[in-house]
This record gives sequence, structure tokens and C-alpha cells, in this order.
Amino acid sequence: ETEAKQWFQTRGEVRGQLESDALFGKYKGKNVIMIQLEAFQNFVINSSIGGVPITPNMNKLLESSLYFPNFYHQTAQGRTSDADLAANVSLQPLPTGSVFIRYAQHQYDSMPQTLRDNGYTAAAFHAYDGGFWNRNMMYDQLGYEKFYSKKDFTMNEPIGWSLGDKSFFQQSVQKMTQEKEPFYSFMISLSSHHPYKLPQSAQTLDTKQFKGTMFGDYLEAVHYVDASLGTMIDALKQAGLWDKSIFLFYGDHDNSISDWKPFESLLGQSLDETERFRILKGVPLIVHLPDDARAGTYEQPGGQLDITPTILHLLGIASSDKVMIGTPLITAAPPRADKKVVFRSGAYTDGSVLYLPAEDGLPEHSKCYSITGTGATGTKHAQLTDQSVCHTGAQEARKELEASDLVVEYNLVLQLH
Ligand code: GP9
Repeated sequence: ETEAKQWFQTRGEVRGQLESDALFGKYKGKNVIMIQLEAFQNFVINSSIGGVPITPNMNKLLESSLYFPNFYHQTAQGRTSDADLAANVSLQPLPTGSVFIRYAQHQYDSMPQTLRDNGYTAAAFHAYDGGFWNRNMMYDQLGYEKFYSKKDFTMNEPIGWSLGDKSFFQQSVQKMTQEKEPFYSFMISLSSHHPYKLPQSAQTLDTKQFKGTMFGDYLEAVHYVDASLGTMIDALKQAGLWDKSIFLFYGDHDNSISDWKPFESLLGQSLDETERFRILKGVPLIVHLPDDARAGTYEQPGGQLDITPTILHLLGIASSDKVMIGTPLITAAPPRADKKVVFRSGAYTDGSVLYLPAEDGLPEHSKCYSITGTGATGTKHAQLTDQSVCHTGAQEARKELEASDLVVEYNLVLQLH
């Protein structure tokens, strides 16, 4: 407990130092509209098939948004629920099972509760059974006032497990217009869920050589989600919410397609171990600020655990006393050089190295890559380097995971305050 306390205090101090940053509080009082996209990986952004972009709406949005191509999901067995935890609670998932299911009765410092403490209303939106991933209980615990689940939506566009994202987003915006401002709206999409097959009527992309394969179905699904997002942005503009809100979205986890051939065919390159890792873990983070400011590509590494600290930073809400792991990604100050994205396996990257622990647990089989010239779709140059280069980083990654596990399993948040 003492060790965990010290660890979180030190992390809190890092965020505390940034309270004098010029962007701290720059968007005070703005609404926050955040979308977690099902199985949405980063490699589709700016990619095309036969000259047709897969995500035209997102590509367009990049012109006025901040884009983080080296952003990673940090989920484990709890999949969508782990992404939700990482993004809204800034803690690591567990090595086994889902925190949402195993520890929903424990205390957490969350984005919805923190925002409510600062005068916001907070609602979650997901058009599926409210009990899935134990959301009913967990959302109550995390401080949402309202959780709009399947029963709150009109099923006028049946796709896959439930309501199609297009209608889901439209109906959600409708509900949002009734919320008291400032509000926090958290939406979870569903139409791009495995195994990705959309009804014929929703298929509008010619997937060429991938037609009839799961990878082709995935690209179709992603293309549909992109179009849904486009109509949602229009609806937000029409409702007068676009300029009053920080709008962001990120992918929750990978698409579980384990054959690399179609990825290599789409991207037109063979993929080595580091590129595969980055594609598997890489999900987009795209943030639109109310004044269109700071648009551009940000190559610094980041992960889902950084989302809540980033939003709190922009809103000017101090998080140095919160039991959270992440640090703000959008700052006027240059990104921290010692910033690490830590994965549940103990892997980590700081942008210049990628450490992959051995699957058989033998330290001598772990790999330390030095990486340079990273781009949006893959590591350009990766070279195995001396293990000692990753030694301290790997130790720090383990400490982060241990501190997080202690807090979650032993319900330490209140004690650590
Ligand atoms: C269901 C959804 C899917 O409510 O969020 O979760 P997943 O199967 O992707 O973890």
C-alpha cells in the first residue's frame, strides 16, 4: 500500500507540474463528447482501396483536429470494458478477467464523477443490454447520472447485435440536446463488432480483393462507422453543439483478425514483429477542439490511460490528487521525454524503444527494439538492441502494473487520497 501510494503520488506530481501549462483550463466549461469505437484500429485512417478512402469523414476531420497516430489501446481480457476503464478511470486492466465484472463495487476516481464534482452532467450511451460487461452497476459506481442502454433507443436500423451506429449516434445527439450544459457524453459504438458482416443495404465500399473475407467485411464495417460519424458531426453542428464541445474518439481494441496477409496486401508492405505490434495495438485518437485549434499530427506516444488526464487538463480540472496513471497528451509544453505507454503484458514503448517481454516468461527471450522514423502505419526502422537499454523501462512498466493492480484489487482509492 505504501509503495502504491508513493507511486501514484509521483505520477500525480507529474500532472500537477502541468497545471501551469498554457493549455490547462483553455477549454474550461466546454461540453465533452467522447466516442469509443468498437474494434477500430488506426491502420484504416488515411488508407484506401482502389483509390477510394476507407475513412473519408475521419480523414476530413483531421484537417481541423489533433491526430495521434502513435496511440495505443491497453486492453486485456476485458476487451471493450478494459478500454472503457482505461479511458474513463486511467487505470490498467487486470491480468485476468474484467475490472467491470470483478470489482464494480470498488471505488475509482473517474472522469464522469470528477466532471460532476465540477458542475457537469454525465451520461453514457450504448444501444445494447445494460447488463453486458456489468455496465449498469459499474456506470453507477463511476458516477454517471444516466445510462442510455438498448431500451432507451428506437430500433429503427437493425444491424448486427443491435441498433446500427448511424441511428445510434443520431438518437444520442437528440438526447444530448436535452442535457443540462456543460455535459459529458460518453458513447460506445457497436456496428463494427466481430464478425463484421453488415447487411447488404449498409455496404457501400468496394473492398476489391478482400470481398467475401472477414478482412473485407471489417473494412466495410469501418467504412460504415466512418459514415455514421460523419452524419453525427453534421447533427452536432445543426444542434449548435459542435463549437461548444471538445469532441473526441478512439478505438477500443483490435479486430482479432490474426492472418497478417490481408493487412500486408492493403498496406502494400510486409510487416515485421514491431510493425505488427504497432498495428495490433494501434488505435486512432482524434480530438477536435471547439475553436478548431492545434490541428495536426502528433507523433508522441500515448495510450488510452492518458485520455481522462488529457480532458481534465484542457478543462482546467486538477488531477494531481487523483488515483490515475495517465498524463495529458495535449499540452503547450513539449511532450515528456520519459513518457511510457505500458501494456498489460509488461511490454512498453516510449517512442524510441519497443520492449516485448518473452511469451515463455524467460527474461533472455524478451526483446528490446530501438525504433526510429515511426509513421502512422508502421515502424519504419526497428532494430534489436541490447536488452539493457530496456531494463529500467521494463522495471518501471512492471511497477505501474503492480501499483494499478493493488489499487483495483484491494480497493485502495479512498486510502490513497
Ligand atoms: C457489447 C460491446 C462489445 O456491449 O461493447 O464488447 P466486446 O465483445 O467487444 O468486448
